[in-house]
Amino acid sequence: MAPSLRSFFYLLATFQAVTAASWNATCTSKSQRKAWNDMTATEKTAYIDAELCLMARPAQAGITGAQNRWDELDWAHIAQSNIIHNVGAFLPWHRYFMRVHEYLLQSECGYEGGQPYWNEVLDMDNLTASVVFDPDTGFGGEGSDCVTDGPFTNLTLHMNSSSTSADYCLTRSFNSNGFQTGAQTYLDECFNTTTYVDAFECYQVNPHTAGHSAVGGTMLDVVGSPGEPLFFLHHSNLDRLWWQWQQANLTARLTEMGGRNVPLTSYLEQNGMESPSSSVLDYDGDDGNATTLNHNLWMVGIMPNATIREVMDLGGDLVCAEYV
Ligand SMILES: [Cu+2]
Repeated sequence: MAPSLRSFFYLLATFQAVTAASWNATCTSKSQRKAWNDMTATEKTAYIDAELCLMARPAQAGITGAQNRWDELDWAHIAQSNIIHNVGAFLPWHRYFMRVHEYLLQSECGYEGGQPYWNEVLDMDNLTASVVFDPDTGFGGEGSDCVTDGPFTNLTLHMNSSSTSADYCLTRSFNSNGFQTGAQTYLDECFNTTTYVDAFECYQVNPHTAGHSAVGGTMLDVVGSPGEPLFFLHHSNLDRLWWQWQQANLTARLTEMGGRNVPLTSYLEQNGMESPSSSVLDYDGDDGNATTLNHNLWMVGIMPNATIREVMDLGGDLVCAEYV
C-alpha cells in the first residue's frame, strides 16, 4: 500500500472511538487472551455478542459482494489463500489476522476483552463435550446443512472462493480422529524444532490441521474457513503455540523468519488453488522465493497492511497482546 494511503487508514482509525485498544500507538495495555474454558459466563457472552455485532455491521472496505464486516474478514483470507498457506508467512499472516479481528471487536463492537483461544489439547479425549460447542455458553454444535443450535444457528455466509454473492449456511461435522494431531505429543514435536522453517511446517501440518478437521464443515474449507467463528479461537491457539516456541529462545526468535513465498505445487493442486501470479509476488516485499521480515501482510483494506517484522513480537505495538 502506498504510504499516503496507509496514513489515510491510520488517520481513519484514530478517529474511531477506541476503548480497549489503539492502533499503531504505543502498546501500554496488552489484550488479555484467555482460553475459552477459563472465561466467565459474562466474558463469554460479551465475546459472542461482539461477534454477532461484526456480522451485523455494514461492510466498509469496498469489497464486492461483502455485506458486513464478517464477510470482509472472510474475504481477506479467501482472496489470498494461495499466498498465506504452506509458506513462511503462514504464521505471521494469521497472527495479524487474529489481531485485526480482535481490534474490530474492540473498536467497533465495544468488546473489552482479548481474543479468546481454544485450548484444544484439553479436549483430545472428548471432542464433542468441549465447552466451545455449548449451545448456551459457547458456539453451538453440529449441523450438516446449517448449524442448528447456539448463537450461530442458521448463520448465513456470502463469500467463497468462486463467488462474492453466494448464500450458504455455516456447517459443522465433528471428527474426533482428525483432531488427534493436536495431541500433546504432536505439540511437543513442534515445540522441539530448532528453526522457524521446521516449526511452521510442523505447526501447520499437525495442530493446525487438527482443529480444522475436528470441527469439519465450513471449518474444513481451507479457503473460506474464517466464516466459522471458531476459526478465530483455533488460530489464536495456534498463534499461542508459535509464541511459546518463540519464547523458548526469544532473543533469536523475535527476528527468525524463513520459508518459501510460493506454496509447493503439490499443496496448490491438493487444494485446487492457482499458483500466485507475479502481480502479487512482485509486491510481497521480498526479493525472491524466501520469506523475510520485510514481507507484506495484506488486509484488503479492512485495516492497514503490515510487515512480518511488525507482528513478530506478540506484545509489540501492533499486536499488543498476551496469552494468559
Ligand atoms: Cu488460513
